[in-house]
Amino acid sequence: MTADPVFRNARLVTMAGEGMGIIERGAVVVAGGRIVFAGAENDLPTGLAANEIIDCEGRIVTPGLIDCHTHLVFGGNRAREFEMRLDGAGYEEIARAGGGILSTVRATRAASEDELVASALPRLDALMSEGVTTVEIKSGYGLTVADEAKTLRAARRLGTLRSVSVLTTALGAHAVPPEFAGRSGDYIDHVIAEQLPALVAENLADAVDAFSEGIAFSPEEVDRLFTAARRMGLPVKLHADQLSNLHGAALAARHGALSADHLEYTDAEGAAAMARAGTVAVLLPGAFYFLREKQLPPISAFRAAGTRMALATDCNPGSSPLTSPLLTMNMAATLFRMTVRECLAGFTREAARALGKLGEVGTLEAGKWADLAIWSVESPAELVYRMGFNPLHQRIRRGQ
Ligand code: DI6
Ligand code: FE
Repeated sequence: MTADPVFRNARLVTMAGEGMGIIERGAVVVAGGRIVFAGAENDLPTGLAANEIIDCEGRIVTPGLIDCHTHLVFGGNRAREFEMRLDGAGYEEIARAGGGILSTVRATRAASEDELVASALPRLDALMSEGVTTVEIKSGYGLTVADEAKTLRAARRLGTLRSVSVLTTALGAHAVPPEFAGRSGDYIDHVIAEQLPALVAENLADAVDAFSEGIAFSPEEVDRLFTAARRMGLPVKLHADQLSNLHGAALAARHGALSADHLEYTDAEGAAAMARAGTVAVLLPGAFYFLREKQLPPISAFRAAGTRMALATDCNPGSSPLTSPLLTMNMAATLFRMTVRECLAGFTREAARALGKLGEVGTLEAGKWADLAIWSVESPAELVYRMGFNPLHQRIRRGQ
């Protein structure tokens, strides 16, 4: 372990409070991997002689980015399906014909844990190269006890192979597997009775997720799953209202979910229910873009209700083969008209909140992990404005 650093001459974008918390000539002091001071250089505590001083040369320093919704671990890819969609096939049509998620299920089941790790690493590296220090990774392409466990073991291993914090989510209720075709209710029973207990026993799941949709699970099935998950002490989150309004946002809120995600078809009542429950709206402009959706998520209803908004890549092979948080922010601004402040909060403070980790990461404040991204830009807006350009200067995790 090298000496605890002090970052000086930085333009801090602390994201503390409600805005961006900008401190023009700022410094961050680290001890034991945690922030012990983040503020104006003039207020630096004295007696820091033993620390290594790092001159940021006026660069922007933000919290390390947090990608709070990914399906990073999967077998194969869906480039062929992409071509089929270019020839006119629809996403739901392909799914109903046994392609879509189920084709990735076949490839994921055929892959070994080592192969899953090897294929996910370049995607993880791409996220990290743009400043990501925390990533959530879902299962959901295995759909058997063994294959869901294999996926989440691969996800946990990624967090030991790279300097990044990995949070895992059990998404067994992502699609009805072929063994249960036409029996989605029986499959939910299986997830509750077999999958989740096995994953919990191996400490493989930090949360439980489900896909509530016509091509996936009904609100009643999700309700049953969430009731069971919460009894096991697991927080829940939901893929809700992505392709139609099944009132998933309100359902998630009723269960005190950490987040409800996608939300294109959510109505004002759903937005208000989420705000009251403290359920974060995780918006996924990559999937909106890639599926050429027309229905915009109700951003103004979220603003009016005070619903917290996070952003994520949703990195997955079918609806969002995206590994760039910077491009995701640009899409959120361009497609959803989210402000620079909302975009940055979406990948920092609000993403931390969506993972239940706001006490640990997501802002530059004393007591939190020293996870930072140092950018060669002059203003926060530049991080949202450019497309396909990566100005990351340095990524720091836990002070290193
Ligand atoms: N919604 C999505 O957009 C992804 N999963 C989900 O529930 C898509 C997953 C896939 O097409 O492989
Ligand atoms: Fe997703």
